[in-house]
Amino acid sequence: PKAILLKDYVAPAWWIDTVDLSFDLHEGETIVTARLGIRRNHEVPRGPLVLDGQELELLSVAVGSRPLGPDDYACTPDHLTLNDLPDDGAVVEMVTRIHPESNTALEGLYKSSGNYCTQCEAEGFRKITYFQDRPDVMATYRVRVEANRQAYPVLLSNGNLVDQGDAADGRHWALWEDPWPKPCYLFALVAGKLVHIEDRYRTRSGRDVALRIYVEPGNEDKCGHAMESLIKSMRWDEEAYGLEYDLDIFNIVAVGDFNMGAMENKSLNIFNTKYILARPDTATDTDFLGIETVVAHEYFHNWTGNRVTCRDWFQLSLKEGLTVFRDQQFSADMNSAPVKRIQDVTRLRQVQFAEDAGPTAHPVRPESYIEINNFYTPTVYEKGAEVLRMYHTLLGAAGYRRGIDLYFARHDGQAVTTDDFLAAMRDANPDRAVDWDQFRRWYAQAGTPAVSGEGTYDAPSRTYRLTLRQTLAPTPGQPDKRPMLIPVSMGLVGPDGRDLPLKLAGEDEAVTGTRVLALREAEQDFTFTGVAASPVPSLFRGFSAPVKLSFDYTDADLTFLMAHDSDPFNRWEAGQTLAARLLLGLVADRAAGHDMIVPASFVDAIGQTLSRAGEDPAFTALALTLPSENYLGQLMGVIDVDGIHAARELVRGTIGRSHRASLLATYHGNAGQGAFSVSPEAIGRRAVKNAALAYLMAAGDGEGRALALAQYRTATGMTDVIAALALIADSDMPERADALSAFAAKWRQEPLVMDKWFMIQATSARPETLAEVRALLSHPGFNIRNPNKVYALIGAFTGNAVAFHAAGGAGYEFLADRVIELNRLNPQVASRMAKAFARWRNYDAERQAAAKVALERVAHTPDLSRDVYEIVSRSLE
Ligand code: B3K
Ligand code: ZN
Repeated sequence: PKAILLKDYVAPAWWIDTVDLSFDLHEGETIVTARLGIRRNHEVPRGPLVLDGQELELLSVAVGSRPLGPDDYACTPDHLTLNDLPDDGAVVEMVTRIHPESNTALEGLYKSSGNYCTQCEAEGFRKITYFQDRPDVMATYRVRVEANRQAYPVLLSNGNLVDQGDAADGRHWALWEDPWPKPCYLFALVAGKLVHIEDRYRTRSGRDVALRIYVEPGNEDKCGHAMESLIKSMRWDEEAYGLEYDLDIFNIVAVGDFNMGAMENKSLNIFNTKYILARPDTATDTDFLGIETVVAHEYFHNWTGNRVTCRDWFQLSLKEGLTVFRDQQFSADMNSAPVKRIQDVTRLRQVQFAEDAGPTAHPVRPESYIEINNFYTPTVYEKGAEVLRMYHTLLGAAGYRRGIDLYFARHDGQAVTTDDFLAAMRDANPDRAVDWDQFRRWYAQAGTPAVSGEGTYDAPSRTYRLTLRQTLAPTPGQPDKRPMLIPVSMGLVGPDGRDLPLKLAGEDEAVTGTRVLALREAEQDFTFTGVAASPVPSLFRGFSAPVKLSFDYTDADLTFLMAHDSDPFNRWEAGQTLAARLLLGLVADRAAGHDMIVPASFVDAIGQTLSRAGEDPAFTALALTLPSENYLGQLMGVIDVDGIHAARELVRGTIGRSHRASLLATYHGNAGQGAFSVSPEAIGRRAVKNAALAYLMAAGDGEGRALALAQYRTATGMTDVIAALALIADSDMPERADALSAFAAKWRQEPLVMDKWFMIQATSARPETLAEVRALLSHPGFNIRNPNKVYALIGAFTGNAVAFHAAGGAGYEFLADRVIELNRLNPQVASRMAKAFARWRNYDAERQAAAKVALERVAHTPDLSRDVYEIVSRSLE
């Protein structure tokens, strides 16, 4: 397979302005007729019209009214090339045959539970008809869908329904027109037996929009939260960004078989059921919050992605980084901003920092790819969102908004680049002294910058000198790096716990509270004057840049920040830094053959946190959570899988035993809060209650077990049921087997609930886990063709540090088998699973040897997809 390079971009030789599609859906085959209105692009040299196509059976081609013979065009497995087209434009008509029933890759037109649906991003449209399948070709679409009326009563596509009627043989048809030019990756079609719920939204300028959510019959009562989330998103985008919806209809369809979370097709979003369906008894708080975020994310794409789209796929973060940042802002506004920030940063560190540190590291704007579907990554999405947040931090809210407004004023209706975005931000803020060329490196350089530093206070001159250094390690293909422009949002905390006024040498006025420093050099000093007493610096408040900080804090400094920092994120961060330091110390003790002894000071600090649980339960739940095993592993040169697990379990048990009384008080004080609600307060109480339960369980005696069992048996909301069941499933309680089978018996008809059941078994640290996961592959509720099932069982297992990386390599062997099996069925899902191997070189020699054998076995699989090939070959490089 051959790499595609950013530097090779050239505009297409032909534009396609109008697309007229007709779908004739029959059992066993679908006939697609496409009429493309083409026009020469006079800005590039004359060339043939080269259309992409895959797995298509070409039945006929015509130009205007003239049918073409086989000598008039060239057809290969990937392309259809037409020469000698008239300079002043033409209509090209093609008829093709496709087979959605046998499409297991879930890309292009396929079937899910008997219903037809599509997924075209990034390059699925070429599996539907021949087309220039690239996002800079934007056209208006007219789509006719015809199918059997009884089997497929609902026929949907993008835009407005303009006509419908009956056809012969019990068939019917619908005609849809989308007035907004769009790239083909935003095309969508749905035909099926679906029911819907409906609501309305009136936009700020008075447009009445019909909102519909389509689901399979029986799920109507699980759509309310998604609909509310949609309405909140529409209002929020008007208020926060001045952006209004632009059609009279907005449809969402939820399908059970979907590779990703959802897809922002113009006015016809298609969702994984996971991000639509929720009822208090079937969905957890995490599910409810995920739905709110993803519904908003897809809706926000209507402007950031659809109205202004990407010139080419290297620009993916133009729409994804920006839209993730927008959904993060939205969720922060709807819930607790600090809690949301802590969750987002935890995820960023867990998955994106890991990606940046491994063989698949790539810049936010990659420069080459073999398979673009491999680049829907935490780097493009989550690190991309951090880049947007840094614009916001450097320019302030008003300056950021000026940049956004200019971006839309310049580029509405266009396919553009991240450079165009940066130019709009720059040009809208001419008075800001930002070195934009240096800032641009956030798009170009891969890897997570490491920032270190120290501070010295000079009492006689009342000055505090802060020294910061940055380094960026080499990543594949990028041996040499240059310093980044790093916004350091910071404050100096005085001995009384309050922020000191901040005045840099040479400045006239002091700033109170927080200010933003620009770290631009490899090493830079910041001298603060008029500092009344020796401060503790609070750095990267709100996590103002995606970097790894190591500052020479004492344990006492960290405990002080935990208690006093005015920035809630950094209060949490100080606790995490302290916990990580302590845990890694224990791991080292164990490796050296010493006893692991948990310092009383740390246990006390946790006790302090617990005593403030009433003030902010949601925050307390996060502050009580120790860094994950996977994150701790990232902090070690060679990951000590068993040592990390042993140390973390020891600390958890110690906390559980030492604070039994306050844990019980926290548990009971936050249980049974009246009518169910997903308000941030109610979610916070459940979170802290279940965090307390987990510690009581870790204490290892009967009390926690009895509580968990009682909660499992009596709780009505899924958050509490699954929290208790997960603890039971991770234990050797005699009730374990019965509890698990009762749950499966109750929920076997609810695939999304069964996903949770698979997941809690796959994430247990018990030594039997791999054997149980193997056995679950043949459970009637499991199906390897369904991506959610794969993610719940196999994906969750690969995130289980002790089980997946168990000595001996059985976990690696298991994963290799599954990747090989999935490679034939669904390359995108196979490749996502294969990414779990990526950091294999960070383990000890024995584990490395086993992982390498497994990776090489995958690499030698016949008919390896481009998706898996790219990941595996980079991992082995
Ligand atoms: N844009 C889609 C992702 C498409 C994935 C293609 N492999 C979802 C989203 O980011 O909103
Ligand atoms: Zn997106």
